[in-house]
Amino acid sequence: MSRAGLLIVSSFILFSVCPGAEATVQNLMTFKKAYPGKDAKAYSCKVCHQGAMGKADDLNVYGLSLKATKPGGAAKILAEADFHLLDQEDADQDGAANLMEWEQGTDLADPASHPEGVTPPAAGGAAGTDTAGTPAQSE
Ligand SMILES: [Ca+2]
Repeated sequence: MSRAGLLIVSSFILFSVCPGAEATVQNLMTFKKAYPGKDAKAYSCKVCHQGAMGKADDLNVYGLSLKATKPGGAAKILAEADFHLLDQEDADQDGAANLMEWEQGTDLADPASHPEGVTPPAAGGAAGTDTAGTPAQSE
């Protein structure tokens, strides 16, 4: 391959990888603004992605639920409010809301990781029998 050809190919690879990576970095910064006050290592690509390198096609269940709120690729640029839309959702179905998991430092995308005292719904059981999921609050 000629040098010019090599340059074109490598430029193409660079440009096809970087836009996604930039979006991930920007989303991570927005996430940090939306949920400040944690240890620096809590803010990694792994909040929304399975790997430490935030690639578009390796979203974890929390990342996927974020993406589902923004059809048509709009999830590449998320606002703080977009994250908060899912505060009371339970992406990994372990019985703890996303915000609760974030505050307690457990994994939003791993049903095996949840705050103490939370009882995950029976695996494989019928969904929709959620009687114990709500904390007792009389208001
Ligand atoms: Ca979890």
